[in-house]
Amino acid sequence: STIKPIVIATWNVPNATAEAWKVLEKKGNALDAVEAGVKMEEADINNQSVGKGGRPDRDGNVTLDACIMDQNGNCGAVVYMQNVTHAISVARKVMEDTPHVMLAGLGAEKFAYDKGFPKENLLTEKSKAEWSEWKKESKYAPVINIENHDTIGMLAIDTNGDISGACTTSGMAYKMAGRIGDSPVIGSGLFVDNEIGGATATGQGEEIVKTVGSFLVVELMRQGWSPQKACEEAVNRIIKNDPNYKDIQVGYIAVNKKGETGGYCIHPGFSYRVYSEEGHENITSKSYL
Ligand code: SD4
Repeated sequence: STIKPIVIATWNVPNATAEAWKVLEKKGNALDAVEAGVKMEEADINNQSVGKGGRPDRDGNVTLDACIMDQNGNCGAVVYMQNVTHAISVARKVMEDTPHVMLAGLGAEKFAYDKGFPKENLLTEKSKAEWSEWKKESKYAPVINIENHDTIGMLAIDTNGDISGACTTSGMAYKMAGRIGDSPVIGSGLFVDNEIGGATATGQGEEIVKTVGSFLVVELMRQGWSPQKACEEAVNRIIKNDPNYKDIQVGYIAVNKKGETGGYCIHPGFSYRVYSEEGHENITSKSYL
């Protein structure tokens, strides 16, 4: 069968998908592509859901969650890590340079400094000002705004036909200190099986973790479901479990080994970006509601 190199990412992130495509175009591997791609969003202070510029937790600390998975089923993750912008690259180092899969908090941060990552202040004036405003009422409805979030999950197939994925976020705005979402949890925020395909998620992390969403999408594709149908079923599981599903947003995207893609979410407003030899576009996701 013919190999179709492709990049797919949650949300309309043209800089990120273009950066990943540059790697694939030069016959680079999918792992390098997804890392380079999502780093664009981590560095972009205007994306207030990822990396530097991310919205803080209730205490005013920006804490990052990220994971990465390669074509051999290796994975690495950091959770609740502060003061280092490129959580995805630290996650990759965990995967490649340690016997572990996941490092948390101060341990992850110390490991990052040991590996030469710079210490940076991730809280921008803008995010700080919004947090100060929020604190006046401290009204905490533990829900993800339907449109105002853009965790980046990215999947790529390279010219060898190998698949890798990455997912990185500052998590839910004003979350409790210590809270970890789906994004750094392999199987929930991201899963890749090089024989089948990959999936990644955005939205209310708790719901994604409860249903092990990205693993579910990949396992459904293994059973022959299209990426589209698999994403729909993963959203349906959440809806079945949660009577309050109208208050939350979750979105999945997926790609299979053939380079077919799909995406689905609860509320309208989610989109995903696809880049291939056929061009690049932002696709409005179908939604349950
Ligand atoms: C989380 N899934 O921490 C993430 C949030 C998210 O855009 O997707 N934000 O639950």
